[in-house]
Amino acid sequence: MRLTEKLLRIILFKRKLPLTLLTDVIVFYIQQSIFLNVKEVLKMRFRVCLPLFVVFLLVSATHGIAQKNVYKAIVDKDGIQRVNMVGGGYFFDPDHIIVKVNIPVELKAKKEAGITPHDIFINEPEAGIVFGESLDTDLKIIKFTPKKPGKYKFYCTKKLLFLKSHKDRGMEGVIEVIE
Ligand SMILES: [Cu+2]
Repeated sequence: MRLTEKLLRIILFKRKLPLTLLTDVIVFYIQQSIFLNVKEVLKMRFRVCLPLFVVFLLVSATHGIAQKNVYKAIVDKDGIQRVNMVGGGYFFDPDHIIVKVNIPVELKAKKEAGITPHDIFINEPEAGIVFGESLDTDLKIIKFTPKKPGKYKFYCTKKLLFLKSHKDRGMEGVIEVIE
């Protein structure tokens, strides 16, 4: 019984959605305190999860795209707009960068600690934004000058065997070029 419960928990806990994780934590504590059986835990999980999921959907819908971490670059005294970024499993932070057109950008990117390799890739020649760099735990400075206003997608190209690509797991973002 204990083992089945453990296995079930591993299966349930594997999901990556933060909300699911939150409900897992809540349910875990409830379970620890009053020793519910698996069936009741599943029921409870569903009961907690459903309203949270509805809220999540509503929030996502009103915000257009789910949970973007926006950073608007400021032009430094030397005329360069600098952006710090961290990439990891499976995100870029920030994942929505706003920069001004025709002003050089220095994107200072690094990778979170861990063995999983990550990179950052974008190919928008018309906008003057073309680069592909593997990320390291040391800062890497990527320089470009955006030439055309618009929204351009960047992402991580990594993919392990038959697993979903990092991009498909949410490791992508947008460079928004404004006037
Ligand atoms: Cu990656």
